[in-house]
Amino acid sequence: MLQDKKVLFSGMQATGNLTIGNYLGALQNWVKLSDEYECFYSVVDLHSITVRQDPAELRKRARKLLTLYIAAGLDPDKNCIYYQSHVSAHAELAWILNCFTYMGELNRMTQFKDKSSKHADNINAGLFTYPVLMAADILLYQADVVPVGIDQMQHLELTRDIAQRFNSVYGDVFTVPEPFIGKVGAKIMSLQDPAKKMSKSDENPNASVYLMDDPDTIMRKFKRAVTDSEGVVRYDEEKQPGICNLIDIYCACTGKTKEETEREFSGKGYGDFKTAVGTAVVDRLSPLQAKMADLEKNKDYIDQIIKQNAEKASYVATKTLRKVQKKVGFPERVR
Ligand code: ATP
Ligand code: LTN
Repeated sequence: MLQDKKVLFSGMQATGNLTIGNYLGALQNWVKLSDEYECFYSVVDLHSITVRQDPAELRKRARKLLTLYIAAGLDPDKNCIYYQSHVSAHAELAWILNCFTYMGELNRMTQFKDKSSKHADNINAGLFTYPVLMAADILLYQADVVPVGIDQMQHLELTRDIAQRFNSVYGDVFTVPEPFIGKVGAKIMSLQDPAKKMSKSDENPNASVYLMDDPDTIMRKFKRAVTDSEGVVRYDEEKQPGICNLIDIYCACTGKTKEETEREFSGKGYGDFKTAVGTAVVDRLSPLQAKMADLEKNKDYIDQIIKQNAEKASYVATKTLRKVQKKVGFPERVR
């Protein structure tokens, strides 16, 4: 490794426009942790094709996502930001790990069940083995920590099981990673149905706030957010799930605690509170949007990052892959 720092790995799919759920649950924590760790942030395009994609659209989105990582505050000179498809070791290790993963384990994955019911006409083998590719992503870089939202916890546990299983046969080959789930924002819910996770693939555009939404759209979506008839800004998960979600969003954007928020809005109505949440989100997103617009003009700069970082990622990943290939008994390469 390049330094003595511990290693961090995470990734996102370029399957849609990012929401504030992706930002507050994952991307924001990536930025916070990026000084402390040696970081690898991937645009996981191999994962994206488990659901049918339009090729031109996928390519465009993947580039936008990679640019967004930088716009959100990840320094591409210090953090390795790259496309998963540019590093062939991901697919190669995934194959090997497939042979160390049980059907029964994959059958239990809730994301597979969700996605197969949403895409009943295309329940492909890639969708089923998706978590194995994710394990390969993480284990290739010997990651110590993986910052994700709560919904990815089950995949992280499987990754740990696969790593431990492999290590118990072949010795200490893989670092067993720990998940990092932020204290606030780990599960942002839909603004239209607080029982459902906010998701970039939700069909109702009012359910999600997208990172590139303009201020008016953001304010409008918060004004329309589903709440309740209690009329008090209070963190009561049973009776007021919609308000809890808005409090979570407000805290994640402002750094305030739930108690501070309850005090700040005591005696005030939902209208005032929704305006304050909308404003907090607009303030949080506007520097990111401005930086994004700047970066998108600078094609050569982004191209150069893509090239350099793919080389760096390949170097690290190939080192682990060669070790694994040797352990499982593949013949040595003749130089
Ligand atoms: P899709 O709806 O297309 O399945 P998604 O919005 O769930 O996508 P992913 O690309 O699967 O997004 O997730 C990227 C990261 O964002 C992961 O770390 C995930 O845990 C996190 N994340 C996604 N949605 C939320 C959410 N609503 N709240 C907090 N974190 C989230
Ligand atoms: N499955 C993840 C995306 C992902 C990922 C990873 C996250 C693919 N590989 C490795 C962390 C580490 C999701 O968010 N849907």
